[in-house]
Amino acid sequence: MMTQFDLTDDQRQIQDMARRFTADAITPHAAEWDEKHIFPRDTIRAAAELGFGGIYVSEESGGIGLGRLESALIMEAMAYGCPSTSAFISIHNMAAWMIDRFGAQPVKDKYLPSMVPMDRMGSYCLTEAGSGSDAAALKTRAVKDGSDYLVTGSKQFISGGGENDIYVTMVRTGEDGPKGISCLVIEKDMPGVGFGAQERKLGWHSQPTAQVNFDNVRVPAENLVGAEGEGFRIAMMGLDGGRLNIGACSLGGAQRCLDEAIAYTKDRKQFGQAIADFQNTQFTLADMETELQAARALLYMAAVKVTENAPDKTRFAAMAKRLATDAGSAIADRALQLHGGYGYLMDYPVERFWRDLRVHSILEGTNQVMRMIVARDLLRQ
Ligand code: FAD
Ligand code: 2MC
Repeated sequence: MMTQFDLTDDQRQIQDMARRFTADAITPHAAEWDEKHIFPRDTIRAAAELGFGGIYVSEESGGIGLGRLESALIMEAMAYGCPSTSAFISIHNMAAWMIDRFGAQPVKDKYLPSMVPMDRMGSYCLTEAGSGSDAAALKTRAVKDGSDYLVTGSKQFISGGGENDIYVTMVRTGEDGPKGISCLVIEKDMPGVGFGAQERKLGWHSQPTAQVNFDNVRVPAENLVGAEGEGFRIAMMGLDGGRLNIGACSLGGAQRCLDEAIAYTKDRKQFGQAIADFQNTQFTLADMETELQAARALLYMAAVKVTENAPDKTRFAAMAKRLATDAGSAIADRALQLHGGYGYLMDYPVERFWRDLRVHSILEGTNQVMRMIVARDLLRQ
């Protein structure tokens, strides 16, 4: 458990490094990436040079072997510039960690040396058209054929779809339900892999999203991560960390919106005074700060629990994701309101954060699913 209510010197150094990188390489460009739908591959590779392509991948596998709190600090810092790009890097980290944590040596050797520097970027493929929240109902099938699997099916809404090289994919190798699911690494260039058109989205414009289709794709059995039937548990354990990172992306985005709102309301005058002088503005800012700090405290605590493999880690990750993403969107919305009509224009950054943060309450498990996870755990006790 966290023994103090502050970060260590090492954690502060990591946070400072991520903040400097964000200020130099992300913040100045994020509005253009959003407007022109630019996928900033070179900036993402530059982040990997700092170790951010394998934050919690072990040092033996080439990662920087940090904990989940450090990962959250990095994601939060980068989201201050661009939540969409930060979240993209988070998903890659989740995929790389699953290979490192559960893969046998040959599959690690095959993929991690190129994934950690993000020469090859990774996607996480769970969702299908007919199975979103009910992820264990997935139908993409992998049938054993000699020393290979033949994979047929389709994954929906895949972040990095069409651009990334590596697809960590949950497939059905056995019975219906969670116990019949396995995890396979599939490469973009394997014959039979295809992609749908890029989705047109409200936000997250700096990263691609597309359907990934598998038409009788031959995948070597050595690409199995974990044993047959372990795929659902592996996918869920990946998401324990992913949900923390998505929550952290909301915290970083919300902090930026709060800072923008403070600066704007001190500057903007109406009725002969700065709008920051109205008590309504002050109370709104006070609530934004309070909710942000509360969400951050819970998220950092949940991150320590996931690092330490605490028995209640999944519940805490779900609570933290739910609170941070809901609070993040509410803070962005109030920041937009405090900007008046200007908040609605692309001339100011707040509308971009409002759009980017909105999807965090939906993906990596909707906030209704988060409540389901929390309530089930409470009622089980
Ligand atoms: P549904 O499951 O159909 O849910 C619709 C509504 O019903 C929601 O409000 C939901 O909360 C509610 N609901 C469903 N079941 C219950 C219940 N039991 N109780 C109460 N309410 C319920 N997936 C991946 O695998 N990899 C990715 O990289 C990825 N990236 C994404 C990127 C974007 C931009 C988006 C939008 C989605 C992405 N997803 C990805 C998919 C995402 O995880 C799903 O959209 C999400 O899990 C919800 O599934 P669904 O869209 O099918 O909604
Ligand atoms: N860690 C380890 N094991 C877990 C686990 C976790 N976090 N969560 C579940 N399991 C195990 C669980 O213990 C059970 O095993 P056993 O029977 O041996 O005890 C097994 O997995 C099945 O679990 P459930 O019985 O809870 O399964 P159920 O079908 O009821 O669904 C639910 C659980 C709803 C929580 C899961 O389907 C879910 O998380 N749905 C949301 C899907 C989601 O988050 N999608 C995100 C896609 S990725 C994305 O959006 C990106 C942007 C990348």
